[in-house]
Amino acid sequence: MFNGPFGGVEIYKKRREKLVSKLTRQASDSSIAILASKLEQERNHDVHHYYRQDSSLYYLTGHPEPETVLVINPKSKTKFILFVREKDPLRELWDGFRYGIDGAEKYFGVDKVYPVKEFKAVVTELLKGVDTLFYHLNEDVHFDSKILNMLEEAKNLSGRSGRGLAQIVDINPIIGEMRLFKTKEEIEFLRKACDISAAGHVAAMKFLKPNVYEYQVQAELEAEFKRQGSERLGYNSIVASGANATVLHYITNRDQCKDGDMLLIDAGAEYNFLTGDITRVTPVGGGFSKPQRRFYEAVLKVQKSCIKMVKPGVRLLDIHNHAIEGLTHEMLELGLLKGNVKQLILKREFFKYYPHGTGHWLGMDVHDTGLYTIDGESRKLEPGMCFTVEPGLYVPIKDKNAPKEYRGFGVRIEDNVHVTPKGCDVLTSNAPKEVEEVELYANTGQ
Ligand SMILES: [Mn+2]
Repeated sequence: MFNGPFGGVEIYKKRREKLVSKLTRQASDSSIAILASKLEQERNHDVHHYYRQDSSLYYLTGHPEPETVLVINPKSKTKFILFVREKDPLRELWDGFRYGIDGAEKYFGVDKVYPVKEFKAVVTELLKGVDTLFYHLNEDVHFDSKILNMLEEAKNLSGRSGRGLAQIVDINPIIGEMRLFKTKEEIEFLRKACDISAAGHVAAMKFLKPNVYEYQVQAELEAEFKRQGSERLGYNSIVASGANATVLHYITNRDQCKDGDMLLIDAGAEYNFLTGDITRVTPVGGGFSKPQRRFYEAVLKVQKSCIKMVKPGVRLLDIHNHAIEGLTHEMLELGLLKGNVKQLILKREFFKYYPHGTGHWLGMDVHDTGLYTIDGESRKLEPGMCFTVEPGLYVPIKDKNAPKEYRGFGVRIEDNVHVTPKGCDVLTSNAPKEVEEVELYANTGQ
């Protein structure tokens, strides 16, 4: 179990080398990059919270522990330096295994490992004469001020030169762009995360029956995630029955599922730090009522039509606009709005029932890194990008203008897609969304 990074050290080595080539392209002079995880485990009195490594640090090292810092010195022979916690038998007795210095040297393929307590001394020395520091400010104020002090000290150590402090260039967008384009290996991990996520949704559909509590459905869903090999959730599960589904970030999951209501679940499992993000809606008690079915199919139609658009060259904004147009049309059909589609879009009337975006990048973080616009323009899709397609319709329960039969309805249908050279691959197609399929699971529990 404690034998180095998941998937093998080569994956991480390749990523580090790729980052170095990006950094040297961006700063021709002397530069250093610093990436730190949280320096202390967050503690709430005596409760020790589960630690998840910072996504970008994990991406580049595979090292899972807190208080880890990666320093990249592109022009040196010791290009990759890792600072880690030392082994400590007493702390390990309480808190668990640590790789320590030897373990980090043995398994993580870097050029040099130091105890994290030597970070300041070692890196201040390295910062002498450096013109550019690649670092993301504002992750941790204490660490930020440490870095700023080190820059000042390094400058003073270099003697009078008349030069200012090294410039700080945000490293996040640079790594963000790398993470946006998934390699074959990453796609396989993400596919597995999506398969597990779909299995959890199916388990929840089967379990759902009138009068169970939302958190009980959540237990089934998340138990299936773990049974299938997911260590943790990609984000807090939304399990929202009835009008709770109109609350976009409902996570209390405390109500009882009533016969004849619908249940919206937005949940995803993580697999090797990549996460699925699926939303499905299931009728409580087996079948959709007539208005429910009509409403659900309106969203489904738009969602499928959005997925059909996905291919290189199309912009995320085009897909969003397509969703808005389709949903506005459906709002007219359902009697939620009156008028004509063009005018309603122009006046943003649709926003009343469709107040969110149609998708976001997906990867190590559920809302993954990567730029959405380039030079102010929505960027074009390229092979290797992964994102969500998730149109929805939400009718507030107290909306007197809406037809009575739809009040309190919230339907969102969300899949995850991988852009391929010719179109896209739907990674979450194992999660049923056709009315007949969903009803079959919900009816028979099988
Ligand atoms: Mn999403």
